[in-house]
Amino acid sequence: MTNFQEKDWWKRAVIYQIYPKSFQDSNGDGIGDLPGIVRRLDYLAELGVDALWLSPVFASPQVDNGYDISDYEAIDPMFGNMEDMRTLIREAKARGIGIILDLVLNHTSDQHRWFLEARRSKDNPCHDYYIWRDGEPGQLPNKMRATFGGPAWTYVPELGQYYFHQFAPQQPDLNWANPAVRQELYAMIRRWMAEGVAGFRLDVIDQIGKDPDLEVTANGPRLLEFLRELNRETFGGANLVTVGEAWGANIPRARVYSAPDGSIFSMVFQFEQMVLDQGASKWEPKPMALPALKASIARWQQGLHGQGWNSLFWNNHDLPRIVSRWGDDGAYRVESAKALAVTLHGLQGTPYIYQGEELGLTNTAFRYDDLRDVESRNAYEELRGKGLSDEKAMAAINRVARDNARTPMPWDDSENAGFTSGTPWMMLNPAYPRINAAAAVADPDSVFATYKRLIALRKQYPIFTEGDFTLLSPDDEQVFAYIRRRGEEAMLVAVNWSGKPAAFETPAEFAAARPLLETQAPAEAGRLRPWEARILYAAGQ
Ligand code: TEU
Ligand code: CA
Repeated sequence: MTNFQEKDWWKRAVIYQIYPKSFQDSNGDGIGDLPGIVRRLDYLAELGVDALWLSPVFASPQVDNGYDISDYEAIDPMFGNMEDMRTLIREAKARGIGIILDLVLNHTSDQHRWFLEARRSKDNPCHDYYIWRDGEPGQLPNKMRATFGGPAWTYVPELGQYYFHQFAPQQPDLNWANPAVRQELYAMIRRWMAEGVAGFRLDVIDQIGKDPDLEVTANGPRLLEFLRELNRETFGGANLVTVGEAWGANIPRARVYSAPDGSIFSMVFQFEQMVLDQGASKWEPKPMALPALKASIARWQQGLHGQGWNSLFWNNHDLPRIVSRWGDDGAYRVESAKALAVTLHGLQGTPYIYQGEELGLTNTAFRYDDLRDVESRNAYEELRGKGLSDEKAMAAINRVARDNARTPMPWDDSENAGFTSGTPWMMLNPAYPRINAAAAVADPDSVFATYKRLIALRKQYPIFTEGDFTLLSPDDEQVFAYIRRRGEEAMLVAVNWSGKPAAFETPAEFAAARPLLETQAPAEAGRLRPWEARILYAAGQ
């Protein structure tokens, strides 16, 4: 049972991310919903997680699956209503689990009342809630591009003006320079706090200080001023967990965002490790070199130790499945999923588990019609426009598409994997008869069992939360090994990141150490089996 009163409880916590549309449908419309989540709380309590981050469940036209919010204070009817949310908060709390809401404060939907008003006339009180520039059709204010393709400016002929949108045209950016916008958002956050949520995840929050005239989005000139004000006016001092998503963070900035004085957020959610295998574009990945990954993780572990707090994750709703990406989703699926889990959960920070990751769920081979994500669909058109065949374009998309993360949760081997009694809004991963929660919970050797054990260890041994970090053999291309230390205690994490046996000598100080977790016991001296992972613990000689 998590004690949400305890100071900095989130440092000892493990957070589970739910993509509500794809978690559990309760009424047969093929779309996951809040009552569905309530139905699965016992599963989550069994796993042992402390809090659930729900991707947005607010009213939305769903152009970007809820990251386009049309009313921050209403639940989208497809997910249920406000009473369902209160039930979820209460039922989760009864199991020691907190609810984290996903706030998208950088932009709204173009169907938000504010934007509908804003585009009526230049002197409407809401006009200045968004970012406008005068212009002629076809003469864009500048050459900024939107993340999902096309220009970042869309023309409104009635006004003779362009509005700015970092994402889809249906996601106009809010004008944070306007104090009225900020006060509206703060008041809304305070009302959610009064509902008893455990905290917030803040979407692309490092973009709110943007200056489109300077062509700057992330880390804009007024960013820190806005972040500190947001904190003071809302969750500052409330002992909630707050997670700032910041693609553009480096270590010095992350220290500011997650400063131990609590002046901005509890922790940062940054992506340096997750773009190491990205080539010229997201759709052209290059092989990931293990030494580069280790170096990056080591820098962040050491750079934030005592000076900030990091999120630990391999997956979220924007990333392909880790076992298909860096593990082996064929013969070593189970072993590699465990190996990746051990590597991550041994680190300092707050671990995140994305729904299905605890089952070792894999990527899916989509056809174009199976894709649901606006980003994937636009990318397909772009790749075809560059002359790629359907087959080549789909191969590029399937490797990294966000849709991989968004297939419905496989609960069991019944029809539609127990996700829905109706027609699922998006195709299931066809592996569900083999990879599903019921099978994993029943199997003491499952990926699920390893995650459960890792969560329990973090609760039992403060060294997971507090220990410092030393990387071993940085140049080794197969083994990822490190030591954590806390006073007299030491912990060794050793993982073979390959499908071949690897040489590995246990450091002498761990000769008499106790294994906390072994994915392929009994251990052999001097080597690790393919994808084998171990954690050893020594309490001081
Ligand atoms: O993502 C931030 C973001 O920058 C991503 O759009 C990223 O560039 C993309 O996923 C790469 O493929 C957040 C949310 O996590 C994402 O789901 C939203 O689409 C986006 O913001 C807009 O709200
Ligand atoms: Ca439903």
